[in-house]
Amino acid sequence: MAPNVTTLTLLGMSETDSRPGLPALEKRSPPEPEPEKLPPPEPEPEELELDLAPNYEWRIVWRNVIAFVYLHTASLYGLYLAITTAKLLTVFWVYFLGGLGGMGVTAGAHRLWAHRSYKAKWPLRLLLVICNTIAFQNHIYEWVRDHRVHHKFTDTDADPHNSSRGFFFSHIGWLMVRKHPDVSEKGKKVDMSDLERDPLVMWQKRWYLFIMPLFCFVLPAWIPVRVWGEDPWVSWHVAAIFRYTLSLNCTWLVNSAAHIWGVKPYDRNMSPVESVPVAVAAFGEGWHNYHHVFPWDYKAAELGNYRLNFTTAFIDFFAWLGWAYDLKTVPERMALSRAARCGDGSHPRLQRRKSHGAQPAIWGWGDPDMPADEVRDANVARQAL
Ligand code: ST9
Ligand code: ZN
Ligand code: ZN
Repeated sequence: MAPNVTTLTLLGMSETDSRPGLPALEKRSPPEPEPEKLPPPEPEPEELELDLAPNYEWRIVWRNVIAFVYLHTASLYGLYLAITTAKLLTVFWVYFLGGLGGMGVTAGAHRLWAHRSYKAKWPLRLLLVICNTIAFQNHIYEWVRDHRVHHKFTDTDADPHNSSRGFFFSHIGWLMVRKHPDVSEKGKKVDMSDLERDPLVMWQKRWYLFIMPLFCFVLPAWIPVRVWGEDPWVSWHVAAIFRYTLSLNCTWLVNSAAHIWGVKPYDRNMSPVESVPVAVAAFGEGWHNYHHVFPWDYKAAELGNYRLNFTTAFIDFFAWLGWAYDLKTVPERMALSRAARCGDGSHPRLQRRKSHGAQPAIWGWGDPDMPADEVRDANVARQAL
């Protein structure tokens, strides 16, 4: 990708140069100075490269544009067939596969591999690799690399779906153009060694071009035809294309809507927001302000229930089974303290305190409400030995 970088080369004084205090050469009047009295030759001109306008040119990837146009038009037709023609079992199949693929992204690529918010034994990792392949959102390694860069460099040019470039770009547009050079430049500094050590992730990466079409399109369309006699045309448009396109859009809403519209209870200085509609659409991934502040929390939210966080219920179920372990969560006090210091005031607990006239204040050293990081980081001079 060739960035459209304006480069200025500033040369040293030229023959027509006329800096104050120096005679302009063409205006020199005779007599010609003695050759030996000529001013010493100019030093080697120094080249200064000034990066004045680091804007980059969009290079459209037409293959992706055509694919997305097909997916969206064919999936509208698929929705029509789902309502008018498809068998009820096929509709259930869409829900079931959508849920499986969703878990492969949320519980798998996102909370397990990208954020390491919990650990999983190999049977769960294998299940999540298969579910993730059903979802076809690139292989786990690429997904995680982009997502870690997104968290480290949110809303800069290094963020693959930089939401400061608008809804369309952060939703789908970023997949239709070549990436900004900063994405790979900064992305190279992100550690991926943990994924490289996971044989299941590397196996999926290696065979992705074969297993992805099988798990995302062929089997989802073929099973309804083979098992309950669905019409192949209906099955393709409903179970493969409509299901896939819907799940893509639900996922993309996390990058677009959940970076644009909503409240910021935990940090008002960043773009991610808390979004109930996105939490519903993306199995609990809409609590995005919280998630960007505490990306290592396996719940990806402060919620104490599963109502709008199906992924947490899924992980807890496998923890109960013994396949998921080391589940990391943020203590309530830490979340509240962060909300009190950096939030926009919309945190329900803080609002309740305000309405009772009590600000989140502390009386001094030793107050149990004192934030843990203040206790840890405070300077304590001349400590007793
Ligand atoms: C899709 C992904 O939809 C969606 C991700 C959404 C994430 C949301 C997260 C929110 C939380 C979770 C919510 C889940 C909700 C689930 C609900 C479910 C119901 N670092 O990429 P290339 C380097 S995918 C370091 O080709 P181009 C690297 O060397 C949809 N380096 O860039 C790389 O080479 P290699 C289906 C990086 O050429 C090289 O650059 N898939 C990084 O600019 C070239 O990389 C598609 O549509 C980095 N981050 O092309 C395919 N990135 O890989 C779309 C790159 O060999 N992709 N490098 O190491 C493409 O066609 C292309 O990537 C492109 C850019 C055209 C977009
Ligand atoms: Zn985000
Ligand atoms: Zn994340």
